[in-house]
Amino acid sequence: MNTVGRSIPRREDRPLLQGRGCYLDDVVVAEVLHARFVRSPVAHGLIKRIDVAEAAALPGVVAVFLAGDLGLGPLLPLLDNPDAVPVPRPVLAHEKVRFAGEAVALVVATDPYVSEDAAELVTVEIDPLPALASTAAALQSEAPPLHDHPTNVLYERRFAAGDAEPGPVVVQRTFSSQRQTALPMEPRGILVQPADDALTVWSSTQSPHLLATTLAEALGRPVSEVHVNVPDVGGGFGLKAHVYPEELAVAAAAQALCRPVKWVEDRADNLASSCHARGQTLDVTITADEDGRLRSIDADVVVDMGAYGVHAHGHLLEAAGTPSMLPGPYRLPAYRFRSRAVATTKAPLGAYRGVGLPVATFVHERAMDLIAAATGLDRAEVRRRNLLQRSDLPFTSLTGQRYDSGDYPAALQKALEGIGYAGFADEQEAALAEGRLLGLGMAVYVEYAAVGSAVFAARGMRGLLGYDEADVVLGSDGIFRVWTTLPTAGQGLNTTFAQLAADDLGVEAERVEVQPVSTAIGGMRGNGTFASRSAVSGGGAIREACTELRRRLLEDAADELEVAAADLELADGEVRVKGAPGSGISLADLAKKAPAGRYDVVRRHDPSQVVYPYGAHACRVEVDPISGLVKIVDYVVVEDCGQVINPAIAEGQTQGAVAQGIAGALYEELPYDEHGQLRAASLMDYLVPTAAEIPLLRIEHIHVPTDASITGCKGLGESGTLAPGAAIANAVSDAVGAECNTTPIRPSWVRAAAQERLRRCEGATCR
Ligand code: SMO
Repeated sequence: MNTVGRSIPRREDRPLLQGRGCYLDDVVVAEVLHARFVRSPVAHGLIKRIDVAEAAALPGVVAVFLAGDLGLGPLLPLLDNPDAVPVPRPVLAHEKVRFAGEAVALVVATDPYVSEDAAELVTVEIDPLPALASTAAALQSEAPPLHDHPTNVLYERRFAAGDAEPGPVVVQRTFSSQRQTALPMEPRGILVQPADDALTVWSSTQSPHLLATTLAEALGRPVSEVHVNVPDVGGGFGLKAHVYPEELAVAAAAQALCRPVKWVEDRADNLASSCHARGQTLDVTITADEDGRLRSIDADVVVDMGAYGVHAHGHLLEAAGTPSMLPGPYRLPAYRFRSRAVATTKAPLGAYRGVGLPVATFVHERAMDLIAAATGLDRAEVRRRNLLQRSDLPFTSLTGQRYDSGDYPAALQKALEGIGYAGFADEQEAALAEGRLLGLGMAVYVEYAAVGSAVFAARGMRGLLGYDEADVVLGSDGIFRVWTTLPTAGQGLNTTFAQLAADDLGVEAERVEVQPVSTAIGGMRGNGTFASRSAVSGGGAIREACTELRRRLLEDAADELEVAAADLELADGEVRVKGAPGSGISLADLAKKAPAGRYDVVRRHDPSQVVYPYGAHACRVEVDPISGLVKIVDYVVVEDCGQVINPAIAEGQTQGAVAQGIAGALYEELPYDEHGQLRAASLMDYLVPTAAEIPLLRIEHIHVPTDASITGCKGLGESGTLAPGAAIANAVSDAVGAECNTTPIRPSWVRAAAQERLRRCEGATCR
């Protein structure tokens, strides 16, 4: 009977494959108007004048709004962190612009093409100020402060724990990670239909309740009057966890005009003005004993946070996240760091799959290889000597992370076996003798996931609820309907939630329907879908609601049938004596007889512990010394996400996450020039890998039971992004015999290093 653990087909797929999906832009509302934002062409400057006359005169234009016309204050950060300087973000820039792409005006027209033409007719005169196009520029003493704060350092935390002396083996390096973006296939969008009694909103969002409360507050309406509905969502990956100024502006415009207004951004807007991620430079000193055991890490972390924080997460996501997990799955006696978030004239840094942890993994896994090189030890052996053992867990790291359970050495061992590490050195040598450069890389990671309200509170992120809710209702048709606060963005939650509910209720999955998320339903409130939380937090709420609903059904059927509840079961649409089909009362009849609300159970789940998924990746690469191309020849993933709900969906999640990790290792980058202009402003320049660049992955799950979540799930969505950067950089370093401490790994660098490698080994002795 159990459906959890089975690859039942995704319910989402059939309508989507048949073109029956309904994304935001497919939502039909009569008389809808179309919004287009005018954006700053320069990175930094004082606004002298904005002339909208020509745009306003274009036939079809209904209104052009500037900052003062909307009656909206700035988005205020919901951040109470003693190390952070909170900065407001204007909905439309006035006085000053702080990045190229910041919205300065909003055009509303009867036709989307007219709105776009009109936006081009708005003239914005700006007195330029120096761009802060890098953290180095923003940190200079003469750099102009971007905000009303004397420096551009808007978060600074110093930390020291442990008392070990530095070891004799010293590895001191600079590591860096480029800016990337989540790039959901469907960009951001919102549709707002105003009415006297309520504002009806459709948004492509991961956080509908946050959007509802933010809109309600900005517009001065009770939150009960703001109904946010989430249609099909074409990917979020963190980018849609935030509430954006554009959403407030569109809602205010709709309210002012008493007309429905829709905004769907294009790819240029998405790349330049949604949010970016990663963007870090780290100066790190790692020390170890001669036998490779870690003694200390000292890290100076600088995060290029862009011009503002994102709402409601703020500007600490990377700067707080990366150093907290830099010790990784290893036993570390002493750790110090300083971490700073530095304001620059770039798009704000926000959430993107893994948030901060891919960079942490990159550093600790490069460090393991560098310690191996410095000590002459085998790199797998260095890891084994430092990894926390299964019996060490639960283990609280120096940064206070309580790794709940797992078997890190087993994950590494499986990955090494899968990739054929044992025989690789000989293969590599033989290939080199033929002028071919092969490399093998490995990376072990541990990740926090599905954090609850206590963690958000400890970080000072008071806009994030940390809990989620589920409402499970038995209808008079005998079907269970599940409403949650967690929209699905493509990851198949309608299927996996149905599986969880079916097992908790003790019914077939076909008897459970998962409904679209809307904040209008039953006063529900919840965090939304991010931080790999759905199976833990949503799953927990579903478990608690279903358990109570099942208890009520058994209790009522026991009364009806005059049988002890313990002797009853739910099966084939009835509650019956165990093993006696047809002996019971149908679910439909129970529902019809019950007083209103009896079979409508809402439960809230707030994860009380953080869960720690982990795993190991290993890959083989071949490097082309002529082109600098890195070909991933083989890739093995071993991971423990706790209970696997649907293996096919888990595999799909991992494939997507690894693809995004590979993109970060080799392809995607959002560079800005010295004037603060984004140089990858379209998909011509932002190199999203296609299927051709992604190898076939071999994915294996391991499972060490955890009691840290009530479903036994640990979260899965993000983990696959953590290790590819490290595993591929290690493999490329291995292939070319040079240190690759920066991503993306550019062909020009690979080519030079590869040719140098081949020069060094011309003649007979290559190793
Ligand atoms: S970056 Mo994810 O949606 O937490």
